Amino acid sequence: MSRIGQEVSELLHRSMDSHVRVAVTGLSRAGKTAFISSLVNQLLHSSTHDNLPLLECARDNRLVGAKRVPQEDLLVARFAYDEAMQQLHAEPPQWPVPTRDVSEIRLAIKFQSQKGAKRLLKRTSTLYLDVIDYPGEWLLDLPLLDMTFEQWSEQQLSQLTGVRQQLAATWLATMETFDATLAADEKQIADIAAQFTDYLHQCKDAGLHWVQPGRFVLPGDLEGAPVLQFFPCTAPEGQLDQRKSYKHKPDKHKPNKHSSYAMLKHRYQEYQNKVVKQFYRKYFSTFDRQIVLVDCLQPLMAGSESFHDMKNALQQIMKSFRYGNNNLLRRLFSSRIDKVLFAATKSDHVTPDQHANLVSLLQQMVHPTWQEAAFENIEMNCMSIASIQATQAGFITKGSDNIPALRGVTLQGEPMTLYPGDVPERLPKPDYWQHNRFEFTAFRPLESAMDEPCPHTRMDKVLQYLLGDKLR
Ligand SMILES: Nc1nc2c(ncn2[C@@H]2O[C@H](COP(=O)(O)OP(=O)(O)OP(=O)(O)O)[C@@H](O)[C@H]2O)c(=O)[nH]1
Ligand SMILES: [Mg+2]
Repeated sequence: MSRIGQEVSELLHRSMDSHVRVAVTGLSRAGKTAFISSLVNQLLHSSTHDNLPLLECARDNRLVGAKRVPQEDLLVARFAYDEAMQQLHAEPPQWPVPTRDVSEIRLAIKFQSQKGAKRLLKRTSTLYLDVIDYPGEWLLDLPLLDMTFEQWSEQQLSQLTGVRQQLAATWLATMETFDATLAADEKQIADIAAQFTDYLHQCKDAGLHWVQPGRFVLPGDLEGAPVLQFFPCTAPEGQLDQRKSYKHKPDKHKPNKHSSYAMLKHRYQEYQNKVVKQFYRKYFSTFDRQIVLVDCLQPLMAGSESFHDMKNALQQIMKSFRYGNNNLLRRLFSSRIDKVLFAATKSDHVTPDQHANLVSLLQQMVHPTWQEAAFENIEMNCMSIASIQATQAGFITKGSDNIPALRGVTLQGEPMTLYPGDVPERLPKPDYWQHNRFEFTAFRPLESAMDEPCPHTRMDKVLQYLLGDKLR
């Protein structure tokens, strides 16, 4: 080929490369890091193994392979894939550690195109895939962007019932003696904020999901910064709606710019603008596809309060994600997500006959969001997956019956065979909690060799849904 011919071909070749950014979304412990580790692992092994039969491009033998390439943003940490693999291949195998900050990974996926000119030129195309990982807690801050300090305080304070009220006892007792109209005392505010933060940690430890502001429990590099030192507080008279009420109030109700209340409100606004908005602007504005990971099983075991708390947290978040033009993300950051997948994670914790129930339970949970997305022409789907399998499914024989069962090794190293229970097909009614309990036992990941892909369930179906059209 002549030099010019070669250059034209190179140019055409480069123009064939495409790019996709996938948002992996999910509450804390939903399985994001395990999912990203498995996704990378499956794709890296795709050139040597037949591990993704449901990915069309792999099934048609058009997938050449994938490799890690340097990410574009050099200011973000690299996703700790090697560390995750070390943990999964340790003896005994361990789960990757919880995420404390943002990280990113980029893969180049090489494939043979089926499309016109690309097919004729018989050159391979490359799809660059970017994925980010972040602590699930930070996701809970998205709805906060749509609330004033007054509204947020009201929402937080109205939730202080049941377990939450007990956990908040120390902080609430201090609030009894706190006068928000007095001149702000930074030390006092820092001390009360520490008690509020302690309450949030306790909520998290008690298995509750609605823990907001998310950075308070996982501050990343903001540890100790005043922007993380505020707490919900009822507006003192005269401060609620300053412009309207000011004229008609006697002087003693005049909003005091130097009061504790003004300081709390200012910090909340700074948190909204400098922390939350920055995070979403930087990461969520450029995504094309989204996968929302939901662990329905752990809350099913933890009981009614935990389950409803998780469902509520998910719905609050999905409200902000609303995929129409008027959604918060699009309004603020012109997000352009065109496909969303909801995945019920850790499906290897239930026997395969329960997978359909797991999907229909998740479908019911996300139904309002799904309806809206469909109206906006955004494709949605629900699946159940196990990013990294920890159990093997089989049967145990009881008399003449074969009962489905799971076998795994607990985190303490004890081999166990069990039937964890039925997954309700619909959102559980109140009496469900009296008669049923789902048994969730945490297992070690299954052992796998370094040169083998991690055992998974339906990761190929996920990849087909998220990337299939980009790999044609
Ligand atoms: N059995 C099974 N357990 C899983 C799977 N994926 C995740 N887990 C379990 O869920 C835990 C949390 O998974 P992570 O991937 O760390 O969750 P995360 O969403 O990244 O959590 P944060 O980083 O805390 O937001 C793991 O430590 C495992 O115990 C899976 O596919 N199968
Ligand atoms: Mg994580």
